Amino acid sequence: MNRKFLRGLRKALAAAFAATTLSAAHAVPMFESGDAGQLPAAAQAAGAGVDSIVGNLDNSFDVDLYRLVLGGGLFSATTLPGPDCCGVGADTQLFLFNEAGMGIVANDDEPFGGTQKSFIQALLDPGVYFLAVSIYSMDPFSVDGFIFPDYAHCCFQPVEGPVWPGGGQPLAGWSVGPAADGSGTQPGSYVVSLSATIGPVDPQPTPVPAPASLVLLGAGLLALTTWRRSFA
Ligand SMILES: [Ca+2]
Ligand SMILES: [Ca+2]
Ligand SMILES: [Ca+2]
Repeated sequence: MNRKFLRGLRKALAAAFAATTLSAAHAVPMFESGDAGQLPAAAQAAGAGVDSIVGNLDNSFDVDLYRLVLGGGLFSATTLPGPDCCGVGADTQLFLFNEAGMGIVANDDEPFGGTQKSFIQALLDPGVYFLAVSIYSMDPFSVDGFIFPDYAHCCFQPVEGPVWPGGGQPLAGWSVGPAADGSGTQPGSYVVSLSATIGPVDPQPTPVPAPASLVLLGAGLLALTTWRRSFA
């Protein structure tokens, strides 16, 4: 190995270490605050760097919507049982919508993952998205009907697109899906693991000084100038 090669290797290792440290430092869980809403206007926003969401499906009708700002590329989300008793968490479903509320992908039970593991994946443009965690079998509908295919309880279901009649219109509400077999629901906690680093949250608007403040500021500057002149 020559010196140039060793220098290059050292640089590459240092860069890889820095990147690992940086991403580890930015790994941030988000916790549902109270109960997240079911529609975009009542969604809870995930901030920059959030890579997992911890929440709770409180009852047989709970749906929790989260607003994500994504940098684009391949995005995936997976639910796992939350940290409540005995590792038994909620029977989750996952749904992804764009900023306008149009359905993108959905899954109830990931193949071989059981009822508590939902998995979605999609190639996305940068932008704002809404991720919904719902209890089985609360499904999204639009003015034209249910947006995604529905299944009876348990297991081995694919990631679905918005191919049911309601898929051509934005999210309007949630209801028990037509294929629900009455096998009951399973409330509880969940953790959603996110594959993509979430981009910066929307910048806070810069406060604009009120006219009165501007007048005071102007008076202050004038006084300062006068004071300086008196010492010139
Ligand atoms: Ca909730
Ligand atoms: Ca909710
Ligand atoms: Ca499920």
